[in-house]
Amino acid sequence: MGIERTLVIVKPDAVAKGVAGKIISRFEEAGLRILAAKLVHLTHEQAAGFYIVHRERPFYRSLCAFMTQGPCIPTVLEGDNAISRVRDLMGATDPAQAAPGTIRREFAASIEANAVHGSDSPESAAFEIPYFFDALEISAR
Ligand code: IDP
Ligand code: MG
Repeated sequence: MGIERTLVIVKPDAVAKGVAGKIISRFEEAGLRILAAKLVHLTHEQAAGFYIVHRERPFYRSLCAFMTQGPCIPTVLEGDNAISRVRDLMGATDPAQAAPGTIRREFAASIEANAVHGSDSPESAAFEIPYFFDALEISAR
């Protein structure tokens, strides 16, 4: 609760489709502030490290391949209750299960190529934000 920071990634499928701006707009329209952003093409090792918590899952290799298929846009967003608000705006992991009006319902193609990542807890955000951004790359606003 209170002001939180969260790591959001516009995933490679959404960047390739040219909907990165629309997705980032959803967060801005919800009042979340962008503190950092960049475009990066992850190596397999970088994707595997980011998703290390999923290493035992059957989809881990495929997920890492997907995340390296083109550039993605990691961002740090800040706002009141940002972690859960971002998760609500994203919708369910599987776009077929995502509520109408959510980002994944509108922009995701599949349970894997699902357009966007958002930290799922304060502990995840504390790992994920510095995975992509040095303290000096994150602006106070
Ligand atoms: P989340 O992104 O909604 O938090 P997680 O369960 O943490 O979902 O899974 C991380 C990512 O792994 C998902 O966003 C999606 O890209 C991929 N993924 C999750 N479940 C599956 C699956 O059953 N098949 C293929 N890819 C999956
Ligand atoms: Mg997750």
